[in-house]
Formats: sequence, structure tokens, C-alpha cells
Amino acid sequence: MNETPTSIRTHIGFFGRRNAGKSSLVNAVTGQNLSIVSEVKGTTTDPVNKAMELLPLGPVVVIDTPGIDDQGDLGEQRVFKAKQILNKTDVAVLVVDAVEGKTAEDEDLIAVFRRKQTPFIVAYNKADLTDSPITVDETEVLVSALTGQGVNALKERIAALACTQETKLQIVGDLLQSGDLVVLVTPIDKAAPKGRLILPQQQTIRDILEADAAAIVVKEHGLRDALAHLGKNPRLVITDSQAFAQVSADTPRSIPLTSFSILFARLNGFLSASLEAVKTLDSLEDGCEVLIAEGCTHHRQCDDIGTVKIPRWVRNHVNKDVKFSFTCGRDFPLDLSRYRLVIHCGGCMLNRREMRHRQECSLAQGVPIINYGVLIAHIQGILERCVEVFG
Ligand SMILES: Nc1nc2c(ncn2[C@@H]2O[C@H](COP(=O)(O)OP(=O)(O)O)[C@@H](O)[C@H]2O)c(=O)[nH]1
Ligand SMILES: [Mg+2]
Repeated sequence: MNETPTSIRTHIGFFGRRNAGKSSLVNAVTGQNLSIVSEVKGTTTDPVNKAMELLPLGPVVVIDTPGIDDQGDLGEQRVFKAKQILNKTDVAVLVVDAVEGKTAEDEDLIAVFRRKQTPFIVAYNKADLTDSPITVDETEVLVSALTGQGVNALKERIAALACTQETKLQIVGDLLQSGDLVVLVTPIDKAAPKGRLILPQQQTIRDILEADAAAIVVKEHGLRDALAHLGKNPRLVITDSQAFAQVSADTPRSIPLTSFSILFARLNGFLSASLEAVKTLDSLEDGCEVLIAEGCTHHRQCDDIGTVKIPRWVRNHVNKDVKFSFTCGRDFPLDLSRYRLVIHCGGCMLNRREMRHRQECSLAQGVPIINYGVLIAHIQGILERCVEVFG
């Protein structure tokens, strides 16, 4: 928890055919022996992730993938995994064996990068083995993982591509002015991790401080007293969705209120789709299927939010016998057609690209997708109040 969270690191994926030298190049770029290199095709069987500081860029996750031309049953699964990695890749490096040149598979991959608007660079590797000089255009570099030729240039190009992506996104800072006061309500119940705050809470505090505003953190029972003694009204109260009922009652109507998960829905570009999906939620019918998806794989507690509370609240809300399925972690079903609605967690463990990908998959299949925080606020009848602050 002392490190930059994975979800906000730039994800750099290395793709390409088997034996192009992906693992060798990952090792050369990171300066570490992370991935096994060998002349045996298909040596890298699972994606390898490394969180690190990559100069001149900063905190990144470098991901080595299996070859995109792997064969057989297992091979197909590996190719599938490599493609899954693409869904969270911010900058892609396509490694091509300079001696062999680009193949149809490489061209296919470039087409996918373009379709997904993933910035990419083609690294022609094994430059040491080519006798005739290769000319490269501005989307390509010539490198040798073996001799180190071109590796620094590659890093700089990756950094440049990542910077074109970099728009300064704020969780809440854009709503604040210097000197503002924000009250955060964070219940500490059985499900809270030992000895620390959860990631969205930490990130929100950091964002408030960056805006030169002040954060006051209270538990739900301490809110009323804190508001009475602050001396001035806070700009905003941000609560954990689970404490909405009490917090909404204890926060005077003149003070804007929202939740961590609504803020993160907005951060992930997820808010307007969620607000749209409210209508579908209200019109769920007996027997229809709903998918509840979580990004993390936390230990399930009794009365767990995703598997117990939300199904209960939804059933009570619509008074219908709705059927629920659950998925967590990296898994997200490709085929969503049987679902009437997807209910997704705030996704604090997933990066923006992955969240956007999930939203796009869902909407492309005509399945509305709603975020936990929006759903809970709606069911509690305070959704309008909770989005007022966004104007
Ligand atoms: N000569 C030369 N060989 C390389 C270079 N990069 C990788 N190789 C060799 O190519 C083979 C495949 O490398 P590997 O990194 O495992 O490829 P991957 O399957 O794409 O991950 C290994 O035998 C490496 O030693 C390079 O720049 N020059
Ligand atoms: Mg490999």
C-alpha cells in the first residue's frame, strides 16, 4: 500500500509472435530478468506483470504476453489471455523479428490496436542479426534486446505515447477550490481491511490535498457532531455508499453529498451510462437475469455487498424474482446477451481502460451497465441529490 496503485499506473503491453523476443525485450527495457527467454516457442505461458518506475515515464506496469500465434488447445487459451491483456493496455509494443519482418498476424494485431485506439509502437527486434539496413518510419524502432541497441529510444517512444494519453483526471479536485473543506465518511466495519483505509478513500484524500483543500475523515456516527463544530459548511460530503441512509439524513440539504463510488464512476467515464441504466433497473421482471461484476477478488464476507446485499436490495426494490450471476477479478464474460442488466463495482482495482472496455462490451451488446454507487443511491431515493454537485 506504500506503492502507487496498479490501477493508475500506465500499462505497457508487449505483444507479438512467439520467439520475436518479447520476453528478451521486456527484460532489456526493465533492466531485470523477469521473463524466461528461450529459443523454445511458447516459453511464456502466462502474462507476466511487473510494477516498476520506468524513466522517463514514472510508475508503470510492464506486461509480457504469450505469443499471438500459439497453437493447440492450450495455445488458444494463451492467445486469448494475450488478447485480454490488450483490454487494459495503455501503450502497446508490437515486437517483430526484424529478420522475418511483419506477418499477417502482426498486421491483424495492428488493426486491433487501431480499432481500440491503443497507441502502439512496432519494435523490430534482433537488429544485430540483420545485415541489410532496415528503414523504419515514425511508428517503428529498430532494437536489439541482445546488444541493447535502440532500447533507450524505445523507452522514450513509449513515454511519449503514454504522455499523449495523459489527461489529468481528478477524482474530486476539479469540483474544489483552494481552501475548501471536504468531509469524508468512512464506516469501519467487519469487512474493512485491517490497519488501513481502502484505496478509493486514500486516493480521494490525496486528490483533495492536491487541490489545496482540506479533508476531514469521520465514521458515520461522527458526522453530525463534526458538521456542527466545523465553523463553516464543507464544500462536499463524500460517503461510503453503505452509509448513505444515515449520512443523507445527517447532512443538511444545503451541503452537497455524493459517494466514493459515484466519484469513481465519473472518473472511469461510467457515470452517464449508469444514470441511463436506472430505467432498466426499475423495469426488471420476474426471472430476468442480472450480472453482478466486481473487479477485485476480496474474501467474501457474510452479508457481502456484491453477492448478498445488492441482490437483496434489487429484489426488494422491484419486488420481482430477479436471477443473479456473479463474476469477479479479471474475468468478465464475453457474451452478455442473456443478461438484462450488468451491475458493476466501482472498479478501483481495474484501470480506466479495462473499465471502459467492459462498459463498451456491455453497451455494444445492448445490455445497460450500472455502477454500485449509482444503484444504491437510486434505491435509497437520493440519486438526484448525489449527482447535483456535478452540475
Ligand atoms: N540475436 C538475437 N537474439 C535474440 C534477441 N532477442 C531475443 N533473441 C533470442 O530469440 C529467442 C526468443 O526470445 P524470447 O524473448 O523468449 O521470445 P518471445 O517468445 O517473444 O518471448 C531466444 O533464443 C532469444 O535469445 C536479439 O535482440 N538478438
Ligand atoms: Mg516470451
